Amino acid sequence: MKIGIIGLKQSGKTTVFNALTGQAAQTGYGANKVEVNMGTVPVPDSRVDKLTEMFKPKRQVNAVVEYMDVAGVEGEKAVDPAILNQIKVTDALLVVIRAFETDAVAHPFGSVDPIRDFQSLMDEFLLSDQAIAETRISRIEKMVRSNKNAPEKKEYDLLQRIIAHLEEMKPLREMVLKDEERKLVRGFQFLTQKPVLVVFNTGEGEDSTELLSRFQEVSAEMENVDAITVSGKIEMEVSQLSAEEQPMFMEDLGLEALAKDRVIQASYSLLGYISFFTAGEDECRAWTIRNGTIAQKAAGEIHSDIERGFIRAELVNYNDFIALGSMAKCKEDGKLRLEGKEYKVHDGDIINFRFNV
Ligand SMILES: Nc1nc2c(ncn2[C@@H]2O[C@H](COP(=O)(O)OP(=O)(O)OP(=O)(O)O)[C@@H](O)[C@H]2O)c(=O)[nH]1
Ligand SMILES: [Mg+2]
Repeated sequence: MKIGIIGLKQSGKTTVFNALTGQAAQTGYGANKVEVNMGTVPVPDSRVDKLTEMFKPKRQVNAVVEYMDVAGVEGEKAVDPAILNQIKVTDALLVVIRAFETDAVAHPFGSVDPIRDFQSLMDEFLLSDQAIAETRISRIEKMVRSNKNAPEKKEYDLLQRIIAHLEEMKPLREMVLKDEERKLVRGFQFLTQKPVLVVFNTGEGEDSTELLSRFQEVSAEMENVDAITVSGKIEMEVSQLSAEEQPMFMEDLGLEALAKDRVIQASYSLLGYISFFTAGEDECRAWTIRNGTIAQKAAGEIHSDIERGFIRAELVNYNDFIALGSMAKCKEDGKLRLEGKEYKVHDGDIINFRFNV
């Protein structure tokens, strides 16, 4: 899973990035104006730990989240194409919004108002998508006008619908597209098509109940948008401590869970992601897929050959496996099942794919 960290200048994006990755990338005005900060974090999953304990494989491989921290956006105009280009490979946007008060850091709009900033960023993303769609339309317009059978006709009509939708100030997350249509426009990587996890970057010990309830009000009708609060600066400090020191500081600060873990959890649920496992003598490994993915597609996560040559999936669910204690016992009890390509993989399935290439 790839997550792009985006937001207004000086909202604390790099601070949050550091908190999430444990890195010490430079913060402060324009510190990452050109280059992108990148970090990969293993997804904590006690089930993989447990499988490793039981299978004793040579290695354990957790799923990973990749974070990408780009430069700040201006606000009130389309997002800089350089930033769009960097962020387009991501599955979701983590939108960092300043909620901390301090005179030491300037706000691009002159005052701290998280809800205003959220709305302004959402508008900015709409403008960006409009600009992308319009540029493409003007490029193919002539061809489509002069030739009724032009191969670009379908794309052209769809882009017209997309523009009409965006002009109503509605994000593309809320536009129903057929699979075929989705494919047609996938290359554009429209910003408003990506799920949004808002991170309100609050100061230390600030009560954010009211902020979150105001957010619920303004986002009630929005699809695939969620928010959490994170005390960026503090979380960054905790992330620089050793694993032994962290629990003590968390207790002192009254943190039940680290932002690092909360963000991953919120992202999985926002994106509707689940995990399946492969387990054997060589490795125990977690894989991330969208809920509802069929077995053959899930196999493709591991290797395209396995997807292409898919024969069947032999599987047992993690909970059954743990309850019974061994594969042999699962087989005896009929918990080890054979499933075909159309089987919808469940969270926690331990799968052995049979394939032929
Ligand atoms: N008081 C306080 N200051 C913070 C907090 N988070 C970030 N800052 C400060 O705000 C300034 C900007 O932080 P960055 O993390 O660099 O912000 P950014 O969004 O990456 O900035 P650009 O990349 O320039 O857009 C730094 O001086 C941080 O120390 C916070 O939670 N509380
Ligand atoms: Mg930064």
